[in-house]
Amino acid sequence: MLALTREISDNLPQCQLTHLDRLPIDVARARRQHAIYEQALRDLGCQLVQLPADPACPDGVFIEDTAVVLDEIAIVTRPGAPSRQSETEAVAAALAQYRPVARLSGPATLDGGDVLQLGRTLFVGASRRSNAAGIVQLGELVAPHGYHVQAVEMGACLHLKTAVTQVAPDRLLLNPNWVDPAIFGWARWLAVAEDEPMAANALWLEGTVVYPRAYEKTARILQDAGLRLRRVEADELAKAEGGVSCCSLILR
Ligand code: CIR
Repeated sequence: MLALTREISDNLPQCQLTHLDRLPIDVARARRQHAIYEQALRDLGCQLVQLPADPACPDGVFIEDTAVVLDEIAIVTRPGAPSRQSETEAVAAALAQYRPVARLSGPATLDGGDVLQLGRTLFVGASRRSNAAGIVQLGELVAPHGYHVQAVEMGACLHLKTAVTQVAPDRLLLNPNWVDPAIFGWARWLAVAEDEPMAANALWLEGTVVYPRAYEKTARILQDAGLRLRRVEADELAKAEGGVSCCSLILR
């Protein structure tokens, strides 16, 4: 496995914010937490490819939003926040070493954080970042490789993967107030603790769930279900509305 990450820009405090109030961000602390996250990925079997930060890309560390990586192809997105559209160049160049690269083009917008891959289905959140043209274009690009795209209505959260992520071969972790579990058909699911609405974003890697320290109650729910967790401090990047899945692109 390969994990693409991107270092944190000095301008992270100018990040996009949608649902959170702007709080002071300690960039040095965010970098320390990010380094520990990267080490967790290494420990879980990933070879890291670290892209440098760019001062013009305050949100560049949230690399998940810039591409959808499948075994057969990588689709470079056109992020929904205009300030984030220049993030894709460096990512496209890096991905081209490992996959054929296709690109979304305007008027399409789509953030990778809206795309949940379950087998050959890509569930795509119809969020404020991912528009109908983005969902249609993604579908056209992946169809020749045997993937099907399904749009998902979602509640008032940033991305689909804020509301739901995969945590085991047959198990999702989700916030049922933001997404209807029935949509995902085959999968069993666990609900986040009621007072931890942001706790559904996890990164599942080869049998281990990389999971934020902040969500104690939901962590216990995952452990009681027999899942193995690797806990990481992620609260500084959480002030920029980022979770653990959004800080890497995993190439299997
Ligand atoms: C943004 O609003 O775009 C960033 N501040 C946070 C992006 C988080 N990305 C993700 O959850 N996939």
